[in-house]
Amino acid sequence: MQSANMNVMIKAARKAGRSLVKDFREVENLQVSVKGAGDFVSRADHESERIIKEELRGARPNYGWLGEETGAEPGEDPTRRWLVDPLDGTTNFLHGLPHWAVSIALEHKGEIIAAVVFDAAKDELYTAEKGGGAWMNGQRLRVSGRRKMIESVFATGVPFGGNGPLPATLKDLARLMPITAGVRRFGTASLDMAYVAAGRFDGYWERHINAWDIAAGILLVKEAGGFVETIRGDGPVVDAGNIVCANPQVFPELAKIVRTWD
Ligand code: LIP
Repeated sequence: MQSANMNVMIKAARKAGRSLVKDFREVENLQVSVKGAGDFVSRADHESERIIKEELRGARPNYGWLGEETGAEPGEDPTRRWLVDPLDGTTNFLHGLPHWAVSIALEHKGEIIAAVVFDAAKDELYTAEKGGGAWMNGQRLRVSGRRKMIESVFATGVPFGGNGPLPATLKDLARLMPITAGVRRFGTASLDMAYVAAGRFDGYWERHINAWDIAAGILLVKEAGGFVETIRGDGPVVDAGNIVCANPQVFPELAKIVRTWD
């Protein structure tokens, strides 16, 4: 049984996903014109947010809003807000790499209570509601059962274009690569977290990240049985700007390593 809010979120994500898939097919043809492709993707991103906003605010006009493209708008109900990334993995999308997603979360009194991440290119729909488990296309998700770091694969985001603290992430990588099965940088935080929930990745951390990128992923990982904290281990995660999550077995060691530099 899914809530009325979840139905609204899925409808919005699928509608935005359809629009993005259509635009994604065009992107390849635009690669020769760098500026053309950049402007086109920016329009696709804004159109996706317009579609999602119309659906969500149409159905729940009193909820607050935080979207990557249109920013924050308070709602009449101060206890609830949507957190939306209309196109997570913009660089992948721009380069014709089929690894990007729509991410929608609903927060109530500071806690994420419903989450949808839609990987439209692969038709994988990840959903979670507080207390109701995490799901992908109707299948229940569980975090992996791996216990050894040497068998675990982790995901992260590496700051690019001078937009974050690169040295600490490089130190993380230098410590983790020799003692794990590897670290991936796929470029879409919401999917990194959905993959932790699905047991594909054993954990994920990122030092410089926005609320709309991780809001839905937080609930997916928790509902799949994983641990989610800030890198410092204090306070709420969603607005903290950094995150570490993993299955309960490898979480302590991953967290210990990424906490060394703080
Ligand atoms: C991106 C992320 C990516 C992360 C970047 C960026 P965008 O989101 O999902 O994995 O490392 O910092 O925030 O900009 O494509 O929505």
